[in-house]
Amino acid sequence: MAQPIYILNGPNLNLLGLRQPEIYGRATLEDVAEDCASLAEELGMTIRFHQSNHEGQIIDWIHQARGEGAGVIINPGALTHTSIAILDALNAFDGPVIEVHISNIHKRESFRHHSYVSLRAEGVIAGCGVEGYLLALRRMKTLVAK
Ligand code: DHK
Repeated sequence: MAQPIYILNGPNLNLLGLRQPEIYGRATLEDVAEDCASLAEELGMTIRFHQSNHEGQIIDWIHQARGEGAGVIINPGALTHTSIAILDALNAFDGPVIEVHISNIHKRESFRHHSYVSLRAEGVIAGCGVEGYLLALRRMKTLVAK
């Protein structure tokens, strides 16, 4: 069985579909998880899809991905802009990392323009809505095949 791709979601993403739909859309995180699972199956990949509002939990999942995971797709929510600890955890992971943002963070408030995770990510997808997760999964397929 191929090593799984970890798809990690940070704070407030459990409210996807409910909070600020004009920014984040109407799809729920459950919809995103289902779409990712279908595409992963089509691509012959397996995924571990998680969300937490707690920084430490996200770090623990990144540690779990060490040794077990082939790659990490991460939308750290607001922790993108603040968490050196998540950057450090990703730096301790050897496989490819793709950063996803549902909204275009560069079109929003200036405090969202900087991402610590971008210092580590092979690729960044922003402003493509929840489709960004599927684009990331397709890109991950290419990266893990290398
Ligand atoms: C999600 C969040 O919760 C924000 O804090 C980020 C990101 C942007 C997104 O677009 O997916 O700034």
